[in-house]
Amino acid sequence: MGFKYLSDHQLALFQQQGFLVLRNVLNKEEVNTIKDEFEKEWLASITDGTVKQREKERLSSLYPNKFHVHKKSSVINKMMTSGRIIKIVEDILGEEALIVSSTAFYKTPGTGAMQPHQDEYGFGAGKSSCAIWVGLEEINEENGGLYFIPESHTLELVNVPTDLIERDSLPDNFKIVDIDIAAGDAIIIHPFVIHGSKKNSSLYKFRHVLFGFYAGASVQEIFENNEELMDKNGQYVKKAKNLKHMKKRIRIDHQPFWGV
Ligand SMILES: O=C(O)CCC(=O)C(=O)O
Repeated sequence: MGFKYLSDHQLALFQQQGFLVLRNVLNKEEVNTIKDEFEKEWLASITDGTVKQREKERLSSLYPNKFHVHKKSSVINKMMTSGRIIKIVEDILGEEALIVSSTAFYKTPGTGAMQPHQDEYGFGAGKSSCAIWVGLEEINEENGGLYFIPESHTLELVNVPTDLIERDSLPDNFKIVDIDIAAGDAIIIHPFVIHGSKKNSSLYKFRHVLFGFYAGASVQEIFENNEELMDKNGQYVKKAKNLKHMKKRIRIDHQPFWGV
């Protein structure tokens, strides 16, 4: 795979803590280009009537997350399949990467928390997968942030309590770490690390984020979106559905909460 974007130290840090913060991955122009695409996607869904305002969540209901943006916007697709983003992901996976999913997060003022979770629960692609989360403006606890439990990727899938961050103590001395982000910074997320975001409690600040989930080309089975993974040339790739994962999820849902 030739030139590496990540140093051995960064790769080791990722393996140790289960996530890796990378500063200035995208420049201002690239950040603005993605935000413009988010805006176009949003305008399209207002125009075609798919977005409907709800009485209870008057602002956040106008800005639902947009899934699979790499299929809708050729600009975002290019950003996710060429250049630094894919290079970083392939350094982590150690092989060619396929896009499984992408999300445009708008997270308006007042939008609620994303509960602590392990991405593996949703995607079921195993350890040869990872997410990249790209901040498109200044992001901190006030507008929702992103937090991690370092080293929690050493756990298998667990039933993560939804009130985890309100607890006084965590099992085995795990701790919660909030990450502050500037526009263009990115975070690589291990599929088993526990993470989540808080309520956007600011009055006026959105929290725009581009999230991409990737699996290594050698992955045989995947639970989520198994028929429409996408390679770097925009070709769809089909994988077997990871049906064992469904059973595993049911088992985990019935297990006691992690650490209780
Ligand atoms: O940005 C967020 O609110 C959380 C994103 C995330 O963890 C996910 O989509 O899995």
